[in-house]
Amino acid sequence: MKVVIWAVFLGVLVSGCYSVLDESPHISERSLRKTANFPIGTSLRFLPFIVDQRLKALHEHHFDSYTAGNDMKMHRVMPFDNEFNFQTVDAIVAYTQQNDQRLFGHNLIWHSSTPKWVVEKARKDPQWLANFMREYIHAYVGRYKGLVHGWDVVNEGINTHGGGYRTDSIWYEILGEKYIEQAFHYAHEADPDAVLFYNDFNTERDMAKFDFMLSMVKDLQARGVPISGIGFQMHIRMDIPDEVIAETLQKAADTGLQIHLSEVDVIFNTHNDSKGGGVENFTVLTPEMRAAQREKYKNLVRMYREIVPKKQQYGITFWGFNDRDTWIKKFFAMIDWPTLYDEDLQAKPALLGVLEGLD
Ligand code: 9MR
Repeated sequence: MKVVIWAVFLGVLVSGCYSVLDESPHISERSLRKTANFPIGTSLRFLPFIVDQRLKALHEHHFDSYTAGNDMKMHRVMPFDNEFNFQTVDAIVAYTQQNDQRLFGHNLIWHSSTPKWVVEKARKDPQWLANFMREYIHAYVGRYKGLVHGWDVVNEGINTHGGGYRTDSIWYEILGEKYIEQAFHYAHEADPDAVLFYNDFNTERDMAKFDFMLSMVKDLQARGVPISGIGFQMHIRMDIPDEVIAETLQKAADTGLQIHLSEVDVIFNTHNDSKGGGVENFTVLTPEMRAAQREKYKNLVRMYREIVPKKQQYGITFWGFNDRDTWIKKFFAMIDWPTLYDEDLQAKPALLGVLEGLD
């Protein structure tokens, strides 16, 4: 019964005849999607997004690619032992189809969104995990064949700092490094046309991590593993040097693979990559900081366009597009202003920076 009610609720929302929050705002800023000649995306939480008319209007104005911030992760699509729950993903597919937006699948295998029941079962029965991974990817990618354009097949499989495979992952612990290539094979078997990414963070600035990723990716390519792209999450900070970003982008582009800036935001304060960790150096956003952030965004977009050959530009996806909903504040428990729109959903100079970078 609960399932039926939820399905009807989502159906009504997606059909567009349900309006709960604000009316559509007038949007005077130029559209990102119309200015760019590659897809421009953002991550969203389907609820409350789908009932927020202001967010929807801004989204439809600026973006032609949709990434689920959480809704497509394993702990959301299979919260309980072997029971898929595809309701939200089905609704997202319907929404993106109606709005002619590319749907990007984030993600298939990620240590951090692996449900507890999977971890517990895997420790008892290692062989079960190998079968589960194959069946999970086949069923999930197969269901959305032709509907989900590309996938982050493996997310954050490398240690947080420096090189080496991430060891605090049940997938690595039980299956060893082979799980990475197996995941790509299974995804390709289920949808041969889907664009398949390895996605990670800090690879634009941690050279040891970048080098490890690059040799891993090159090895996968050399052995015919069906990897089609590299995702740079690109959660950057104002003081990450552009030259370093340019160098890593160049080397990644040299692989010939698709390059996705997959989770872009630009913070001021210094986080340390652990939940609640970091130093809050800035508590007020000054006009000078806003102007500097505009420049940073412009440079990032310019570098992407200049360094990555056109046919390898999978697109730029922002990890949320307003400072009200950004993950940064919750995760690091500190104030920051990482995105293109402010807390009141007003455009920041950062948005102009992206537009300038796209011009
Ligand atoms: O923004 C996401 C946050 O709402 C979730 O609580 C968290 C855990 O699922 O994941 C965040 O998104 C992460 C993404 O999936 C992978 N790269 C890092 C992102 C920020 O933590």
